[in-house]
Amino acid sequence: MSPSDSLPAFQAVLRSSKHIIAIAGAGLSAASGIPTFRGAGGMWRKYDAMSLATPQAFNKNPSLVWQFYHYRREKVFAATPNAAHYALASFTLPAIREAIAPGSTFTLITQNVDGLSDKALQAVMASAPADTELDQPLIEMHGRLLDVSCTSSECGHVELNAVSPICPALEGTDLQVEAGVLDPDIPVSNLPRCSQCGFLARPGVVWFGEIPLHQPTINRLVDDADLCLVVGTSSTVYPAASYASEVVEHGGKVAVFNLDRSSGDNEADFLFLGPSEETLPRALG
Ligand code: BJW
Ligand code: ZN
Repeated sequence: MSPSDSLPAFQAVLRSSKHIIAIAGAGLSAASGIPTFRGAGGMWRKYDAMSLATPQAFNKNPSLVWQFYHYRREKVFAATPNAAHYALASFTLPAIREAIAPGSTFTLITQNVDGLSDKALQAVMASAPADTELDQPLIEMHGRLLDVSCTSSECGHVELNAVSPICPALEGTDLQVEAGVLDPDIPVSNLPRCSQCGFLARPGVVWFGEIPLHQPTINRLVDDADLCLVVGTSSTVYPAASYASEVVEHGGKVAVFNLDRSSGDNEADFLFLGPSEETLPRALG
């Protein structure tokens, strides 16, 4: 059966759901000016993922990889959350959820590394009553662009580094990356270094071939979920791509919010086509 686009039917399911999760992807942040990976204008259309987003690529040429991530960091500094980030952030507040999905839990599991869901969450928390407590509102399973992580296995220090540019040698190289020109020869000694031990640092994101963060917690949330919202993801990258099917397998419902048709739509109960910055505020409002 093809998925329903009935908002009242979706809201009836929402009202009776007790353990709700959302799995989000790059489409959530598209309206904030952060490029997606695969569609029109997607980053993996212009840059080769395997040459930039794997540990092997970093080991082979940290200069190229750091320029790409410096470019991505600069985009994040210029971005602010959009209406879809705020709709999800508001839905983490128990007082808001009580009116829409009484007695439920909610966790947003995002594949995005831009930190915009956290920014939206901080903003809604700032205007919530002082005694508001959230239980596991957000999981950033692919890490964060503004985190840096030490490559020394003896150190492994991870910290937020929101300095722009992250080091003098990368200053202005974001414009070169935009033009499709990357310099493979920035000396390693001039690239970002660990603040604790001085070793080469790397972007704090999860690359292909690495294990995404918080797997045990995510697995528990997926096992318990009776409703899964799938927002702005092509559902092509595992393990995130399998979460909705796992929820269906144990009898839960799935609602997809995407600009276009995407992988796994046909097994969804609901499909809301359109920009998530428009469809989500309506659905969760
Ligand atoms: C809108 C919109 C709007 C636009 N409103 N919608 C073969 C089979 C199965 C698995 C594998 C396999 N070969 C290799 C693997 C494993 C691999 C994988 O899945 N590869 C696939 C390509 C096949 N996965 C991994 O390696 C992962 N690790 C792993 O599996 O470890 C093993 C393990 C796991 C668990 C337990 C034990 C062991 C790691 C994956 C890391 C992914 N990293 C990246 C880069 C992060 C850093 C960075 O940003 O540079 O993560 S890749 C990139 O893809 C990024 C994203 O988070 C991820 C997902 O992309 P997303 O978000 O779906 O974006 P798009 O562009 O694809 O889609 C955007 C969507 O938005 C589209 O549908 C649009 O229509 C829509 N849209 N505007 C609503 N306004
Ligand atoms: Zn270190």
